[in-house]
Amino acid sequence: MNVARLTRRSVLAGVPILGAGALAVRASATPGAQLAAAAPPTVHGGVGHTRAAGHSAASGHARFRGGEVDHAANGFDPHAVLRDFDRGATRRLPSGRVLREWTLVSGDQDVELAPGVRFPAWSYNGRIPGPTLRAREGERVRVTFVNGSDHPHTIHFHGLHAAVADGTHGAGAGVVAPGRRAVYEFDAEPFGLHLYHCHARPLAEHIAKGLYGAFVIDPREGRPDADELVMVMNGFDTNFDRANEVYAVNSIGFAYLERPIEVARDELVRIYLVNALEYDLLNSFHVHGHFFHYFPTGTAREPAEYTDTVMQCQGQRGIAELCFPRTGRFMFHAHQSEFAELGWQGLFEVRDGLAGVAGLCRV
Ligand SMILES: [Cu+2]
Repeated sequence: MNVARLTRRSVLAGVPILGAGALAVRASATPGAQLAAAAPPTVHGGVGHTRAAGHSAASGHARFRGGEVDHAANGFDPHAVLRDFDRGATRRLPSGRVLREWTLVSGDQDVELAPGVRFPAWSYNGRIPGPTLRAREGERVRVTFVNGSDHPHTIHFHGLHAAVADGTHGAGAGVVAPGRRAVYEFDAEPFGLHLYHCHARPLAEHIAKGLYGAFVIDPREGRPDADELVMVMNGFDTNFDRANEVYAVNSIGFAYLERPIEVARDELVRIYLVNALEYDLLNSFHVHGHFFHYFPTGTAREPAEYTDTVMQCQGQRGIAELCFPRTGRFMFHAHQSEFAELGWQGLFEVRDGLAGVAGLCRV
């Protein structure tokens, strides 16, 4: 195979291989079979490596055909990212209002996206997606950004704020040079699910390299208790041809297929779903055997839709609420089948006897 000419589209044209792989995954739960076939370690042009045979199959590692991803070496585990909300540090201002503060540090970071498929990423706080920042409606928010990368970056927040609080060319602190810092301060509004990302040029590259994260603003009165999951849909252009070779939720292809997401039967599950994908106009989320209530951008108290599939354009996000009345394994995936075959698919494992984290399901 001519590696230099290997692109996602040419890989996907290998229908017999992919077709067999797809069947293998569904029939035998062999996660990553297609990705291993379609995106060998050499796919991204020379910086890949092959993990030594016989590497420990310790729990916490996503195993794929031909190897496994070392989450510890990556510095983050997609299963931890799923339920990790960063509420920062708070103190009372003289006015009595809450000031909520975070520090985000950008860095250059090699990430193993699938066994042997390494990618020279950029990250906030050593993980992709960056920390899920969580504030409450009406609080004052202050984010100190330290650029620890060798490249200029920013943080641009979605939400309502003054021009000076923006992080982009020609506004506010502008682009932050390596070694420099900037402070973004604004009110947390409106409530909903937002995102933040780098806005340096070239924009698509700065986002595609991994500089983004979810930003949750809870309504003043809160939301019903639920088992809350953050799913940032993303992808990676491992051979720099402005098309993605790996697709995922929270960066690691097939991670939730290899190790399903455990949820409790009859408990409310709330998914904060964000589309941070570059180079593809649309992404989508589909769950088997269930419907969910969908709140676009999370800004309304009543759902806009009751469905089993939702699509999001680049930068769109929304909240999905559902419950699982039956135990067993239920797949979820992008309904763009090629995305699913290149990593964006996983399983919910619905169980009895899990420690309750949420109230009884109300949807
Ligand atoms: Cu950047």
